[in-house]
Amino acid sequence: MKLFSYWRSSAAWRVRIALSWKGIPHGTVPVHLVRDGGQQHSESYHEVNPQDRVPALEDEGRVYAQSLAIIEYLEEKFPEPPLLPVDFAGRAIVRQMALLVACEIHPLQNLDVLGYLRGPLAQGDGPVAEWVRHWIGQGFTALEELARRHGDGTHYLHGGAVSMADLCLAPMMYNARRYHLDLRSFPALVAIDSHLMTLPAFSTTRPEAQPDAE
Ligand SMILES: N[C@@H](CCC(=O)N[C@@H](CS)C(=O)NCC(=O)O)C(=O)O
Repeated sequence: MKLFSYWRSSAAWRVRIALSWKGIPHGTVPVHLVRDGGQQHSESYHEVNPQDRVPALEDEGRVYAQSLAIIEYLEEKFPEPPLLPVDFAGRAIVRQMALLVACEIHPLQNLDVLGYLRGPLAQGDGPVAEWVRHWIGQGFTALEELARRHGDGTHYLHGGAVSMADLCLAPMMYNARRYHLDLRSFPALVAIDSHLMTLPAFSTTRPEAQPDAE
């Protein structure tokens, strides 16, 4: 199994956590998203993922992209330890929280999107950072409330165990700090993140611990 990853990619980090959580042996192929005009746009990587994005996972001759699809694939192939609750209602809530981060917050801060703000829309670093903070803040406001409804507000987003939703939270907290979002309005998310980062599957896969980290 081979993961195409970039150290600072939050979507790739989600998959790194899943692989580590389940103890799945794999190799990592770094794809530098900035160097050489972005190696994700190279011909060889385009063959891997026609969307020119990381992560991608190669397994038994097939390639999968989209972090949540990859995580669900791993969950089905390697059910233990689980990343989804046993009950279907719980699974729906976990997916709701994971999708909130992956589909509502994350796409608005993708390199491509920020590049469009900087280039064609001629926005400087200040407004671009404010844009990122705004959309993370809006998503986190809902997630904070959901964390209180569906978890203990201190250890996990949902119930009493690590789930796919937590795999989305930790990398987004990293991005929030990178863009200096004031996190005081999100005490449950801060507490859950600090707990998650005590778990080896989260801490050993963090961006700075990656071999391609700069
Ligand atoms: N929805 C996708 C998002 C993938 C994605 O946007 N990856 C970013 C890095 S976090 C990327 O490869 N960006 C390259 C670019 O924008 O050119 C997923 O969950 O895998």
